[in-house]
Amino acid sequence: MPIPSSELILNRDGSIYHLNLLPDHISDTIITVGDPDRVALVSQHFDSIETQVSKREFVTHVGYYRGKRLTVVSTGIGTDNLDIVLNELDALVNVDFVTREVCPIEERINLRIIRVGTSGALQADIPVGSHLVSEHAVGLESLMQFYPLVETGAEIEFATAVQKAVGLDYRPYCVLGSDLLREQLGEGMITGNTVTCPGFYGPQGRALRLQPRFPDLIERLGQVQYSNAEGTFRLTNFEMETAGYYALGRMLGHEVVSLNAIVANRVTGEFADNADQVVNDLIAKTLERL
Ligand code: R1P
Ligand code: URA
Repeated sequence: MPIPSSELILNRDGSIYHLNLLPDHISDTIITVGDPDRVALVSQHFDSIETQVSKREFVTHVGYYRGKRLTVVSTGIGTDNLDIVLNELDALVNVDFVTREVCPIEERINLRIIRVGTSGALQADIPVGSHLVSEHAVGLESLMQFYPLVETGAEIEFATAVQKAVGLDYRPYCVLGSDLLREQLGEGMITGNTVTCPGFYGPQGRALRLQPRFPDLIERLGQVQYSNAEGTFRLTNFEMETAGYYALGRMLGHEVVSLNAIVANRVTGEFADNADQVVNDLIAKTLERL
């Protein structure tokens, strides 16, 4: 069945609606960043850039780094944006834009998607300036209310422990990321379990003029200890996309990993005075290892 034009929306030049990209544009390995200005910080390391496209917050550069074809795309902030980016990247490789048919299973392409983003630690012993690779992601936002994500028993238990510790009215979702990219790219980094929030202030326990509903959110999350046969897991850091990546990656069949530059520590109250350098170091480390 062809996908109707109201669902797979193509621009006049045949490119996909938000990302403005054509199927030939992207490579199988994709680095994703939140900040559109960070795209050039990645592609400045490329030997050559073949494509530069932008629309709204979605900036894409495609080029070669040490002979490997790489794409870097900005997502903007939040899992609502990720819904757009991951569905459209997947469509670019797994849907025929002429017939509007989904490719047969044997022709499907599994992308490698690497998030390089900033994050705030929620444990005192995770220093600002460190790099952290996300093992599990716990989503406090609502994206997975709209998809049939299948979680394992252990993931449901971990998410339930988070729900109880915070006193949330709903159960968050939890996804264990894929081992492959974590092992390839995360060597020497802190391995952590990331809380993905639907906001930067109240949903991460920050108070400027508004008092959040859970003023002690950091303490409550910091105390969660979930144990199963694989080990004991604690929550380590806050950001705003990782759970969406891991959940959509699992459902679409792509390898995904989230690499975090820790720029804030919410327990000690520090913000890295060299935050840009911490991000640039993570970019360089990621490219070296791809
Ligand atoms: C908030 O400042 C933003 O920073 C983090 C959060 O996930 C959120 O997107 O990631 P990026 O630095 O990749 O944007
Ligand atoms: N990004 C977040 O979402 N939270 C932080 O504390 C830092 C970066």
